[in-house]
Amino acid sequence: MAEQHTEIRENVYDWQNIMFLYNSAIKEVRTKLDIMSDEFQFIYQYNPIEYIKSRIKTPESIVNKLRRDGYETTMKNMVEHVSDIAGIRVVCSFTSDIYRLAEAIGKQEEISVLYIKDYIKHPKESGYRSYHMHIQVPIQTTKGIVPTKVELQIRTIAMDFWASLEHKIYYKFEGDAPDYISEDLQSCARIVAKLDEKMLSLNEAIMEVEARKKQGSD
Ligand code: 0O2
Repeated sequence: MAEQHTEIRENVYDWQNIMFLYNSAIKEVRTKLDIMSDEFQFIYQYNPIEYIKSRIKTPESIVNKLRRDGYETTMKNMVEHVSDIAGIRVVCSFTSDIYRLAEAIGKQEEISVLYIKDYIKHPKESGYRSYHMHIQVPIQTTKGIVPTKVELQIRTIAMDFWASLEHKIYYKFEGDAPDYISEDLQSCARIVAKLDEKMLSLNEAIMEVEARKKQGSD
């Protein structure tokens, strides 16, 4: 019995220790993104980032993912196989901003890009569009440096709008929505993609007009 208690205390300690690392990784990456955003504003008088959200995955969601992927629910498996325990969502104005920002993130010395999932060029069957970067950042602790994983989801306001509502709707059906709902959601995703395209071309047209005006006044 005493042994069991010790094991539980150690597990609680391990859990808190792991969560401390993921929380620190979120702080590190958010700071880097804030600095990048300030630099964009300073150099180009334009900030591609509209807003940033972050979260730590719930224990329930971690367990579900491990089970879905056929792993035992151990902390070792969680650290090795769940790459989105620390998640940051960066919402940009235009699709072109996403790639611009992703390039800038990829160039950061302390960030290692593990892999990328481009659901903008290759949308999911559900209609989901977003750019996912799985990265690793070094967390300096008193015991040494611990490389820690973070999932970055970079999307436009329109992509975020669709994904947030679709997540809520699907949650209600626990992933088992009737076909007509899934089809309607896919059709909404196509409308959202068209809207993104239209807003991007409008922005490009406005920038061209501004550049011509500037040339005229020089
Ligand atoms: P939550 O609540 O955000 O934590 P991976 O190991 O992460 O590379 P996985 O799990 O197949 O492999 O990742 P995938 O499919 O790239 O999805 C990761 C996350 O993207 C999801 O996390 C969602 O946040 C988001 N996502 C993916 N597909 C969809 C979709 O069809 N609709 C919406 N709304 N979001 C999606 P979780 O763990 O599912 O959820």
